[in-house]
Formats: sequence, C-alpha cells, structure tokens
Amino acid sequence: ATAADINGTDKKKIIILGGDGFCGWPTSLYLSDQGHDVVIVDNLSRRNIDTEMGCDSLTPIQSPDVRVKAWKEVTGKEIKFVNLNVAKEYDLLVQLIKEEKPDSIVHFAEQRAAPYSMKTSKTKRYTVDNNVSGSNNLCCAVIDAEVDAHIVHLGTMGVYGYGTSGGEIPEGYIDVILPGGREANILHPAYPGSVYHATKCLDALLFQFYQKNDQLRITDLHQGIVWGTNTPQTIKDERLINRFDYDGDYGTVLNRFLMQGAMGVPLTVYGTGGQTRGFIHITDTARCIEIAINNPPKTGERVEIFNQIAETRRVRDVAKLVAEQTNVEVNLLPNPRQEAAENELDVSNRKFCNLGLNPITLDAALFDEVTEVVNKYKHRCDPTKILPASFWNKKRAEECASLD
Ligand code: NAD
Ligand code: USQ
Repeated sequence: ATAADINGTDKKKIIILGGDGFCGWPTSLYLSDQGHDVVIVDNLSRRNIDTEMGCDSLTPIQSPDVRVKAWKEVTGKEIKFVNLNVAKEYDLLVQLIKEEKPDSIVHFAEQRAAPYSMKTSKTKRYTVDNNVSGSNNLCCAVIDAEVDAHIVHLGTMGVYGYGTSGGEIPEGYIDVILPGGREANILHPAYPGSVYHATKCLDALLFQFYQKNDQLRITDLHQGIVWGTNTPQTIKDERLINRFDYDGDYGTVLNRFLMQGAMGVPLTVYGTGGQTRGFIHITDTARCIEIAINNPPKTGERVEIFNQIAETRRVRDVAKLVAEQTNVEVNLLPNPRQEAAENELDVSNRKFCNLGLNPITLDAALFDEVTEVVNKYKHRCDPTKILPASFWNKKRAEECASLD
C-alpha cells in the first residue's frame, strides 16, 4: 500500500518487538512516517550486551525516550515505547496485546549475533532461552489476548544452510516425494550454522505448529545480511541516528568492511572469503516489512515465507569492492567459524519483487553514506574490538590463537 492508501482506510496499529534495534528502529520510523500507529516494545537487552562486552554502537544512539521525543518534535508523529521482556514478562505481553489490539506484530526481539551465540555455554543458553521463549510467548499471547494480529517474524537465510542444497533455494517450502511415493510440499530442511541460526529453525517449527493448531496468521521473513546505517527517516535528526555495530560479535560483514576501510585498517576476511551470502540494504528491510504487513496470509493458510534479500555476493568480492574504494589491504584470517570455506548460493526472492520491491544493490554511492557516518564517528571506535572474539569450537579457537 502507498501512503495514499494509508490516508484512506489502511492505517494500521503495529507493535514492533525489538524496535530499539538496528533493523527495528528504522522500520518503526518508516511505518510511523507512512501513517501507521506504532508501539515499540524492547527490553534494551542489546544495549546491556554492549555494556557486558565493553562495546558500543559506533554511532551515538540516544535513549528510547529521547528518540521518540525527537521523532515527535521533527514529524509531529507519536510512537509509544514500552520496556518489556518478551521472553520473560508473559502477562504484561498479553495485557499489552489486549489493550493495543494491533493489526500486526513485527517480531525483531531476538539475540541476533551468530558469534555471540557461540561464545560460551552461557551465551548459547541465553540465545536459545531468549529467542525460542520469545517466539513461543508471542504465539501464546496472541491466542490468549484473543486478538487476530498478523505476526511478521524476522527469520534468516541461514535456516537453509550454505552449500548444501544445490539449485535455487525456494521461499520456505520444497516439493519432496516421501517414502511410499506420496508427494508433499514441506518446510525446507533446516541446516543452521550457529546456535543463533538454530533458534530461527526452532522458531519456524513453532510457527508451523501454532498456525495449524490455532489458525494464527504468520509471515516468516528469511532475511540476508543487512548493511547500511541511516534511512530517509533516521537521517532527519541526529537524535534519530541508527545503531552501527562494528565489533567482531555484532558487526555484520559489509558494515565491518566499510568501517575498516574508513579506519584504514586491513579488511578481516575469514578463511578464503569464498562464503557466498545474501545481502539487503537497511532501507529495503523497512520496505519489505511494510509489504509483508500489507499481504498477510488468510486465516487457515500455512505460514507465509519470503526470502528477504536483494542479491548474493561472495565475501572476498565484497572485500575487493571496499578495498578498491578505500585503498586498504585485504587480510585473509583463519576462520573463527565452522562453515563451508566456499559455497554457491542461488536464492529466489520473487515474492517480494512481484509485490513491487525494486531492491537496492551494493553500490558505491551508498557505500559513501556509510563511510561518511564512520568518518564522522570514528573517534568512538575501539580498535581492540575489531578482530573476531568468538570461536565455533576448540579447533577453530586454536587455529585463531595467532590473532591475539
Ligand atoms: P538488534 O540486536 O540490533 O535488535 C534486536 C532488538 O531486540 C534489540 O533492541 C534488543 O534489545 C531487543 N530484544 C532482544 N530480546 C528481547 C526480549 N526478550 N524482549 C524484548 N526485546 C528484546 O538486531 P537487528 O540487527 O535489528 O535484528 C533484528 C531481527 O532481524 C533479529 O531477529 C535478527 O535475527 C533479524 N535479522 C537481522 C539481520 C542483520 O543483518 N542485522 C539479518 C537477518 C535477520
Ligand atoms: N565474515 C568475514 N569477516 C568478518 C565478518 C564476517 O569474512 O569480519 C564472514 C563470516 O565468516 C560469514 C559471512 O562473512 O561467512 C557473514 O557473516 P556476518 O557476521 O555478516 O553474518 P551472520 O553471522 O550470518 O549473521 C548476520 C546477522 C544475523 C542474520 C544473518 C543473515 O547477524 O542476525 O540472521 O546475518 S544470513 O547470513 O543470511 O543468515
């Protein structure tokens, strides 16, 4: 729907779980800007993990209170902020859904870093507890609140695994012939590459179950790696600036390379850089969420699954692009992760494209936007946080010992 539709009858009440985060904040502003009534729910666990790790967003993000006040001042639009732990404060979650009666609930509220999830048994267990309980609580809460809200969940391309499928990865479901010859269309097999990615596979099973059992309307968005910083909304005022993670645990690959390029330090390519991944720009994340909100599955229809990526790229090719632009060297480091050294990746993203997405692809002009942000705030960078600090297993840790 366009803004014109929304000004007519299409204005929705939307709860954004995890709306203080890197994807959630710009998405909240975008949906508010489009005329929707937005309520952000977040327990600020991401900010607390920064404190625990001695890191901080490269950009000076403001408190939720300052953020929503600044948005009101700049646009006249109201966003409500609620501090609530989706995985632990179940009764409050039910009460909130009953009171707000949302049309849609967007679920970003998970521990999303694969390296952090692999750090220690404590972070593995936290990631499973937080993510799986959060998604389960959300489904139960929608049922208990008796509100027919459409759940839009952020999944990950990583549920499909890398280098295992051969051929194009379809959107969520595959045709198979079961023993005995019966044809079926089932969820794509799950091949997670980290504890974090495993939680998204478990989420997908929970959604399949609650859709079948309780007729919940659910969309799962298997998103690729997000890059970029600001969007047309976060750029309106410095107090609205988006989070920018650059550290070895939370920084994602392209944003890390752009930061390293601007800092003049060698790019940290893990292994041969032969890993191929899906990428999407932060502005398109927000647009995809809007498209998903406007195209809910009908009651009784199975979980809708979209692949939310613009393109696929090999890590070493991404590094080459950044190196050419910034004249820094590419450093091939021992890989801290247990993953295929080289993989092909061919992914369908037809559903979003058919619904009007014209995806932004890797582009030097947009690199400049990130580079400008990094240059402005690079005095805030702690260079000791750049190298990887989480290892998938003992063997990987030993191989990487030389990095210290
Ligand atoms: P983020 O960590 O910046 O944001 C997540 C937010 O959720 C944080 O503000 C955190 O405080 C909040 N949160 C976590 N657990 C919570 C809980 N129990 N209760 C309430 N709030 C809680 O992460 P992001 O990069 O914005 O990612 C958002 C979602 O998108 C995640 O689910 C992630 O798996 C998915 N995703 C992200 C990327 C990416 O590249 N960033 C790519 C694909 C998918
Ligand atoms: N990599 C490097 N150098 C770095 C950082 C990463 O070579 O400095 C490599 C990694 O080994 C990996 C690839 O780049 O092969 C991607 O790593 P990443 O940290 O950018 O992405 P990932 O760990 O997969 O996780 C991110 C988000 C996660 C989301 C996922 C989408 O943190 O929330 O689900 O991207 S996807 O990768 O499509 O599954």
